[in-house]
Amino acid sequence: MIYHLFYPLYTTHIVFNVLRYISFRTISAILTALLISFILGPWLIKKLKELQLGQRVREDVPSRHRTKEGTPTMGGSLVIVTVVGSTLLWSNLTNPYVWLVLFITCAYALLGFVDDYRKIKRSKGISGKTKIIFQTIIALTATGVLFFVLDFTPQLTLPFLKDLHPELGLFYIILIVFILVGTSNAVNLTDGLDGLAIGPVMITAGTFALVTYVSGHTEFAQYLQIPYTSGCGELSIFCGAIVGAGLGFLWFNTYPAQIFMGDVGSLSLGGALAMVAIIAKQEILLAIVGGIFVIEALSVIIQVAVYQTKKKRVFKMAPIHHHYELKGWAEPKIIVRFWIITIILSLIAISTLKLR
Ligand code: 57M
Repeated sequence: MIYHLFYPLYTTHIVFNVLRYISFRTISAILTALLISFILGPWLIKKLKELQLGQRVREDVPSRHRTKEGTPTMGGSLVIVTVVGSTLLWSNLTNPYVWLVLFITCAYALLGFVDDYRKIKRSKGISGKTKIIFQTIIALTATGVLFFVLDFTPQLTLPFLKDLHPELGLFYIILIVFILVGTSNAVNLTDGLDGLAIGPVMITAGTFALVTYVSGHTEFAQYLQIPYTSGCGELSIFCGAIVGAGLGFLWFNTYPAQIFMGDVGSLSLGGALAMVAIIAKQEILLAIVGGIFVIEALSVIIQVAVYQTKKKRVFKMAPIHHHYELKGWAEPKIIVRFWIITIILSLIAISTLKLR
């Protein structure tokens, strides 16, 4: 909105010309989101406590989690309001990709919100099967818009291989739906220690702020020999908003957490990152930067598969962060080490843009 209201004034005063630049609006989106989070955070924590929207902690948790009982949850609603607000303020709203990422974010947030609310009020959330069905319907809707409205090409980009862009046809649609649903659930599985999910989410969003910027810039895209997607650069602002909102949320979610994000945050942030990567045609890059999400999800798949076939556990408990807890690692140690791994993965992912 700021872009639309003030950019046209550049003819009267040159200062408004700065709004033309995606880099300026991305930094503004980060700072705006951070500010909104700082202002609304304490109010939300107080409100959630008054409404008794506190976390119920399961019986089978590693024992230190018992002290977390009653911590207000659904803090993700703050993250989402902040991301959406900041994006609406600083983006070019005639760009269809901006609306597509906002759609996925809000639709998954709504699903997560209903799940959180039912967990607290009726002690049982939406069943896993129903959740997957709704996630798939939302993902199919977004995929339909991509292909039938925005004329998306079903080509995959492979790191290191600049000349190979396999045309996957119908399989690409299935792949996109899988990436949307999978990333959303993987972030949800990761969200089991204070700050464990939001750290990698911010690092991934920061990486994709850069990736979408270069993918939407003809000269940079050509120089790096990555797919050019016209208008994709505007998603840099959305990614910036996630970084700012994430930092603001981490202020309250850092160990020992005053608030959890809930499914409203984890499902929607996972979906948002996946949608950005899909539009930028950098799905594999997402798997690299978001390696922690992949590892967390794989640890559950391996644990369940091996237990069902051999009645043995590979990990002391899955997802893998519980394994390290039970090995005796202090909670902050697991969290910060998982952040460090994500920073390394981000650097590797960025370097694949050049190594082609
Ligand atoms: C989300 N949610 C946390 C909070 C957060 C299939 C199975 C592997 C599923 C998995 C599962 O349910 N995962 C979903 C995990 C929960 O946090 C809430 O949930 C939101 C995210 N959806 O925002 O609202 C608890 O996590 C802790 N927490 C923090 N700090 C945070 O910032 O400490 C969360 C955020 C909170 C709090 O204690 O209460 C959760 O873990 O429930 N299930 C599991 O993860 C379970 N694993 C399991 O059963 N493993 C088996 C098999 C099935 C693989 C095995 O290893 O044999 C574990 N979950 C828990 N305890 N809580 C088991 C032990």
